[in-house]
Amino acid sequence: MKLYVFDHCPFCIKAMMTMGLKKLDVELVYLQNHDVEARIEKVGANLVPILEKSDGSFMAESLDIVAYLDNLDGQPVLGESQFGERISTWQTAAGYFGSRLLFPRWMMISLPEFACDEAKAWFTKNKTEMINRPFDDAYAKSDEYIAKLNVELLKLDWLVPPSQRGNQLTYDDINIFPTLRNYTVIKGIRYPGNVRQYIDEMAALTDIALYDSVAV
Ligand SMILES: N[C@@H](CCC(=O)N[C@@H](CS)C(=O)NCC(=O)O)C(=O)O
Repeated sequence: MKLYVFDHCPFCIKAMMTMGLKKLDVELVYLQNHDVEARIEKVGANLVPILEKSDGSFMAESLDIVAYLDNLDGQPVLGESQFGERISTWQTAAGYFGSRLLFPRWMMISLPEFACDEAKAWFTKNKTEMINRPFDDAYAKSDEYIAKLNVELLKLDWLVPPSQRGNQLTYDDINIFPTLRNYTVIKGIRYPGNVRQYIDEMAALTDIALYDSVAV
């Protein structure tokens, strides 16, 4: 099987977490960000992740891929979501600052989906329109956005590190960890103790690399 992804895509990380957790033999293929045709020809839509199954058929939608991979061996391990609404409300509030902090930074570090200039230009054009300001401007406002994001992170005091619940993961973990993992690329973020522990334990359990070492 192959999984077509972008490294910075939180939806892709959901599928990659399941691969890592279940130690599945799936080849990761990083598509170039501007190569829309490579997505459309597989699933008829411009989005990743895309799973190419062993029979050559394609599957889209991150949570469908997560469920498919988790059930492959007939022994699914992921528990049901309990805090779906709480997580999506938090993500909406944090996302305003998160996107303005993350988008310029994806252009400042080395990522496989931005290996060529065309891919970087495509991302810069689309996301600049999305946040309605040039990346340089957004980056220059980092201190202000980081202060706001730090306040949002304090609201995650309910988040329990997996080691305190027998390392049993749920769809809540699949939904929130990718966002927190991406924030590790932002230098100056202050994680409350439980959140940092949560991120580190989740990364180890799912074999997902964090961005701390390249944070800007
Ligand atoms: N509902 C989809 C959403 C996936 C999605 O929005 N992926 C984004 C990347 S984060 C994408 O491929 N966007 C197309 C583009 O960047 O050109 C899922 O859960 O898999």
